[in-house]
Amino acid sequence: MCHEDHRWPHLVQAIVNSVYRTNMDLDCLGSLLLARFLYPGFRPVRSRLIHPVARTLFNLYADRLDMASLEDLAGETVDAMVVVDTRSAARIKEFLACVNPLPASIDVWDHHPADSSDIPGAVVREAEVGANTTLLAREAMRRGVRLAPQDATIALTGIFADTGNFTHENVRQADFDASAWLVGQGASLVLVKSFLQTLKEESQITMFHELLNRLTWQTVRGHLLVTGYMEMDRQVGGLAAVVEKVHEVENPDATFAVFSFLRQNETLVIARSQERGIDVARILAPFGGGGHHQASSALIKGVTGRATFHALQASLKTMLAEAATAQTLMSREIAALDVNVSLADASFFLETHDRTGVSVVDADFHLCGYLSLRDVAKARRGGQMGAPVGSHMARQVLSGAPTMSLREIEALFFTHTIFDVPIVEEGRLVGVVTRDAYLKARAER
Ligand SMILES: [Mn+2]
Repeated sequence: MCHEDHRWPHLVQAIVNSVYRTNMDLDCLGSLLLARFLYPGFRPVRSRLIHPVARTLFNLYADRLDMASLEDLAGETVDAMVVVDTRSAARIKEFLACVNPLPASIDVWDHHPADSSDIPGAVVREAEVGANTTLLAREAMRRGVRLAPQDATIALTGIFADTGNFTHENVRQADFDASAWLVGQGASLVLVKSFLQTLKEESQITMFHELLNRLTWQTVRGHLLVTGYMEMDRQVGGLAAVVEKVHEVENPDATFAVFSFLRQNETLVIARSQERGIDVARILAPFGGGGHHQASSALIKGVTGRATFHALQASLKTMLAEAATAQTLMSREIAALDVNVSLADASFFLETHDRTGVSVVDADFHLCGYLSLRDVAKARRGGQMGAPVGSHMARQVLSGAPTMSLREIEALFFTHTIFDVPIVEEGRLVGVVTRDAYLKARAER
């Protein structure tokens, strides 16, 4: 089969990020492009599948990417290989099937440290960074590589894509450093933005609107969930991107969309989560789903969509752990003033504790008002500093119940200029959720 005398080093790649198949995404294209500069003479080999989000860029820059196909590999001897964005043999099995024997030199560049590395003889270069492209860009920077603006644009698109526009938790300083360098090499942010458009097809935009109209909001164990059920004749492409967009726009803790393909008697469940406490891969596992914590999907054959939707609803109720509530977030050390304290004493209290306001309670610790520095200033102007706090405080006080969810607490902080939320049970002040406590919980959610 192989021409023993023919030496044609290849740049072989594969990608793992897709939910149920191995194909090339934008980070993969960015990595491949930069690898060409680090490995002169190597040629990128395309996988059989291009991820829908990467198709635009792939078609537009076919010349710069200059990819060989798997068919081109037939009958060739590969004597060196570079693998980007994965280190798992299973992810690149379509290539390995064409490369026999394995080359002696295999370099792997991968930013998925949790993956198992099982490509025999591979030298793995790894770092926990947001985008794999960053790894190669860092090396290119170190070597003083100069890029054409188009190349810088392709690479930068990969970094934006895998870092969720620098908002994912996996983002590191290295991603910013690499991006700064790419901008310096002439990358166009206008073009990057155009390549990142996730809903490319007219049909996806239609589906997006239809799904929005079918959403149901519910709170399950304190988690804010969005579910949607849709029936359609047959499966159409790009549904994952549609669900992703709905999840982004609606911004719940997790989104579950169930698509029933009537003619095929198949059901597709696509789930997205932005909360650590909701592992959608675990929730969809009983349905045969795969994926990871934040993104998962399951294709179920021979079961109606309605039945799947009901089964999913039931399992959400049993599988979700209780979400954080005001009860768990609040501090029980409460600063509060008695309603009968004089305004002069209250003023001294605010000053010495460097506060702009304080809750006011009666003898039974019932929350009855809130006194701010502004109320004190008013009393001072009126020469009433000897009067009790109760005469100048605001009687309309925002407060929450111990069962209040993080989202409800957030809504109070977002819509009012308050520094903490008094938590009241049967009228009594039992705690406060400070802004710091809220922010900490939100950041770790
Ligand atoms: Mn990646």
